[in-house]
Amino acid sequence: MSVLPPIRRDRIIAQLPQCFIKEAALHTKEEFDNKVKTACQEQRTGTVGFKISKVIVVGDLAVGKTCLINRFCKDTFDKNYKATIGVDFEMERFEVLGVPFSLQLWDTAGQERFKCIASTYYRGAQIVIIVFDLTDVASLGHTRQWLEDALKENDPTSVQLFIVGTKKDLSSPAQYNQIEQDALKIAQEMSAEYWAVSSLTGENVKEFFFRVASLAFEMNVLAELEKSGTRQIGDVVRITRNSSNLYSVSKKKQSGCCQ
Ligand SMILES: Nc1nc2c(ncn2[C@@H]2O[C@H](COP(=O)(O)OP(=O)(O)OP(=O)(O)O)[C@@H](O)[C@H]2O)c(=O)[nH]1
Ligand SMILES: [Mg+2]
Repeated sequence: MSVLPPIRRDRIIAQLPQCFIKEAALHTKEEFDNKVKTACQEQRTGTVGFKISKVIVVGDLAVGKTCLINRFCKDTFDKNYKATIGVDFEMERFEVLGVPFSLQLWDTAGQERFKCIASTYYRGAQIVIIVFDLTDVASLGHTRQWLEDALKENDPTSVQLFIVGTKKDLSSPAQYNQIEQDALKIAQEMSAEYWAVSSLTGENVKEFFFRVASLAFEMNVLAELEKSGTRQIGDVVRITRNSSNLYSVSKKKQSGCCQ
């Protein structure tokens, strides 16, 4: 008997959700990798269906980490600030291409005095979400330090990184455009995927987490296929050079990478 709760009907992912902006995406493919689709159809996804991927959410105090998680997991929003003390976590179950997949979302404290407790939970993350406030440029600058801290505890080559600007409802279009330029530069520098959301209105929140779940799932299935040796040597070479992987290609080829 499974101890996990059933998967909600609104957590079913049948298509690859698209990135927010092509200039800063983990990849820009329109569909799930063909090998992933075939493996799911043939039920050759190994242990992925039982896997729980760890996600850590980090960033300055009061940038909106807890509100972001609560909007997605509970569809609630609290306008009063209550600092997270240490850490908190939520479990979210999805079904991706017919396969169950779970994310464990770790909400960490941004306040300096709780940072040392929170950082002990960073280890073993497959996904790092660095949050900043779109109305506070300093919080964007601090994302570099958050990245450094998160990567001290994790293998930088296997972590999928996202940088998320919150409180989109509070910035005027002009303000937003200005900070987006800076955020895109930082995201590209970090090889992170950029998103802008509002937990108050819910704008882009579900789309963002569906994208996170899908990319994490895809990575896990590809890793599982590689491990089980079902992939041919030629295929391995093709994957690492895949032109739709923005960050591996952009170093060699500066233009036309997003087509
Ligand atoms: N208008 C608006 N306010 C937001 C949004 N997201 C968060 N807030 C407000 O920002 C404040 C801080 O939000 P939290 O989610 O508690 O911030 P946090 O990053 O978890 O803070 P720590 O736990 O201390 O690290 C609260 O008063 C929220 O109501 C948003 O999208 N729009
Ligand atoms: Mg919090």
